[in-house]
Amino acid sequence: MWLFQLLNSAFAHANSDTFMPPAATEIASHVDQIYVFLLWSSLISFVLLIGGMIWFVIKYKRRTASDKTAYITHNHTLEFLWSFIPFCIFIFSFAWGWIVFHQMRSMPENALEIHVVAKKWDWRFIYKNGREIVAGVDDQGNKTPATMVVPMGRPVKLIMASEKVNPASNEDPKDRPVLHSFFVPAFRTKQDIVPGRYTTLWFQATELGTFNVFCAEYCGDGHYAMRAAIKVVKPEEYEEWLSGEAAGAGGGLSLAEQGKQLYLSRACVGCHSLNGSAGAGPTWKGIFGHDVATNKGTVKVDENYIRESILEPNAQVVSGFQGGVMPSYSGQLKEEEINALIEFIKTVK
Ligand code: HEC
Ligand SMILES: [Cu+2]
Repeated sequence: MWLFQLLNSAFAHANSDTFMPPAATEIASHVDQIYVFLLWSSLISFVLLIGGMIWFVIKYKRRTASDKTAYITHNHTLEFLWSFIPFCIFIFSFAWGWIVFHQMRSMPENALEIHVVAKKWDWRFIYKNGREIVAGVDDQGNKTPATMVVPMGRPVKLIMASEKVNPASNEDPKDRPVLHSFFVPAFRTKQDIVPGRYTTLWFQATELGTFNVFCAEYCGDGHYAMRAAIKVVKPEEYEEWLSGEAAGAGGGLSLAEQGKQLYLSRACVGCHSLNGSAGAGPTWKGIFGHDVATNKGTVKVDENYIRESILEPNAQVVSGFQGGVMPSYSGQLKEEEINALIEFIKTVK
C-alpha cells in the first residue's frame, strides 16, 4: 500500500505547493479534482488491464504439448460490461470537464475589466481609470515583471490583445503582432492572445499573494522572459492602490476620458453623434451590448465588433449606411487608443 500512500500524498493534496502550484481560485480546485480523478481512473484501469493480462499469461500458459485450448465463443455479459463501464466513465469525465470548462469560459457580467496588451516580449495592463502597469527595472538593473493588482474575491475579466512591436510600422514582418498566451498556473487558467482580435479570460482569486504569469505560446527569441505577475490584495487595499499613484500614458485621464478626446481629435465626431441622431455614420448612443443589423446579419456590439469597425470598417456595414465612407484607422491608432475608444463608447448610454 506504499504506492497508494505515495500517490495519495502527491495527488490528493494537489493544492500544496510541493507537487502543484498553489490553487488560488475555485476553478483551480475543480481542475485539480478532475485531474486527480483522471489520474486515478487511468491508474486503476491500467492495473486491471495489464494486471489481468499478466495473470492470464501465467495462468493459461501452455504447459505440455498435449494442452488443448478450450473452445470459447463469447460472453455477452462480459462484453457488455467492458464496453459499458468505460463508456460511463468517459461520459462522466466529459460532462465534468465540460461543466468546469463552461464555468471558465462564461464571463461574469459584473466583472472588473482590465485590458491586457501583449507584445514581443512584454505585458502591459491598463485599468479603466487609465492606470497603466508595465515591466520595470530594479536597483540592480534587473527587469521586474509587470504586476497586475486585483482585489481578492471579485471576478476579474481580462480583455487581451496582441500588439505590433512598432505600432507605426506596417511593413516589417518582424513588427507584426504574434500569438501569445496568458497563463496563470495558480489559477489553472490559460487563454491564447490572437493578433487582430480580443480574447477574454476571467478569474476570481480566493487567496492573497503574488502569482506568476507566463506566456505559454512560443512567440520568438524573448519568449522565455515574457513574464508578469498578479498580486491579489484585500479589496480595501486595491481601491487605495488604484486611486493612489499617478496614472500612465493617459496623463491621469481615465480610459473613457482619453477615448472622448480621441473621439474629438480623430474626427469620429464628424460622423458619429452621441445623442442618438444619425449623421454620416450611426450614433454611438446606447450601442454597446446591443444588437445591430449589418449587411452580414445581426451582430452584438462588443469589444471585438468595435475594434473591427475601427480597423476594417467595411467588414460589416451597418444597415442604412454606406460602406466605404468611414476611413480605416488600421495602423493609425495604438492598442491603448482603441481600448480608450471602446471604453468611451461603453459609457455613451
Ligand atoms: C467619414 C465619416 C466617419 C468617420 C470620420 C468615422 N466613422 Fe465610424 N462609421 C461611419 C459609417 C458611415 C459607419 C457605418 C458603416 C460601417 O459600418 O462601415 C461607421 C460605423 C462605425 C462603427 C459601428 C457602429 C455601429 O453602430 O455598429 C463604429 C464603432 C465606428 N464607426 C467607430 C468610429 C471611430 C472610433 C471613429 C474615429 C476614430 C470613426 N468611426 C470615424 C463613418 C465614419
Ligand atoms: Cu509571448
